[in-house]
Amino acid sequence: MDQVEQTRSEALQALQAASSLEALENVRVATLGKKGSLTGLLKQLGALPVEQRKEFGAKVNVVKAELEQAIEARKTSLQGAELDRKLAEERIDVTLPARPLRQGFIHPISQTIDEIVAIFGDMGFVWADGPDIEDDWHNFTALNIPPEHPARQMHDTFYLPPREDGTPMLLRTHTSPVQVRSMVSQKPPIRIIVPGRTFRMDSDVTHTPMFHQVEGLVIDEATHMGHLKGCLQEFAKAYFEVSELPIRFRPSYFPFTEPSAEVDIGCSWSNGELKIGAGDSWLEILGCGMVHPKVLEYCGVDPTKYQGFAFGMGIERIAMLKYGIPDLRTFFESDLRWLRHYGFAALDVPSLTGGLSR
Ligand code: 2NL
Repeated sequence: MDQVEQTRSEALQALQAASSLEALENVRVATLGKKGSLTGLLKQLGALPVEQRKEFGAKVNVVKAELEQAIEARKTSLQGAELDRKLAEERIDVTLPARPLRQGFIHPISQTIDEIVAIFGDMGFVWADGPDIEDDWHNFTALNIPPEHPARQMHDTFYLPPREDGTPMLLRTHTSPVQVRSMVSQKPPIRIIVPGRTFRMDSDVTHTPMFHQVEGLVIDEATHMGHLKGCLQEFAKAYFEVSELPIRFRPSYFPFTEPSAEVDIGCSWSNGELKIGAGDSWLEILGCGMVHPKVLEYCGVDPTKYQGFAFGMGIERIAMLKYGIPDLRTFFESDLRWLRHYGFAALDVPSLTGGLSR
């Protein structure tokens, strides 16, 4: 057997033995590559006598073409086998239900805000909001809180570096500056509901430095205490979902309202569990009053023409009451087990998971 025939038969044998695409590539390189066996034969051409060169060259080229074809054929066959193996092994059952989607939960604070806004929305209130960072005037002065008032003291308020013009800046201690801004920029009638973050330098079992408030404000030409009472009574019944709810207005004091009141609802305690709506105990839920004429004046509203009422409550507190959450601090610990327990499902969107999502 001559050299060409031997190289050919060895290559063909190796080809048939190659059982993977990788092995086949190795054979190709070993035969037709730069240092391959057949390429080696072609390199010998130059050393042959002229009369042999033509015949030898033709022979090698015929074998080269044959091997190239054989490699392609083997490649196609190996690829087919690989595909068959994959099809057999990686079987997909398209009838299986989709993997359950882990859904997130609505935080009780967000849920409570949505409920409150929906109730006041039904009464014609509009959602308003404003910045967390406020100036001293919108947070205190316009609300008839004088400079010597204890709420202004350093230990209550987070003060920030003043503006370039020297204006004292702070994190708002209540949502009232939003109502101030509304009165300054809008003409009555005004009917707004204002939920949001508030900040006070206070941290213990019943206080977190960041908490939430919702305040409401109504300004119109003939607003009186009766509107205030009816409005808050309807709110309390709707929020706590009880049709008969004892409610009382206790005289109180706020610098920004006159007269001022605190609102209690009837409740009872049995076996340490709170029941809202009946019984001989009272539970404070909010503070309110008729907007102080000085506040109207500060905000550019004519107190001889307009009056109004305002109210404010702590969102964490009324969420705890409605949903039986015992510890304030857990609201902001971002504990997923807590969220799954006290959180609310978002709007249920029909999905491929077919009800397996939780
Ligand atoms: C409470 C009591 C209250 C207001 C907030 C208010 C706002 C303006 C004018 C007058 Cl711009 N009043 N807000 C009034 C009475 C009570 O909040 O206990 N909050 C947690």
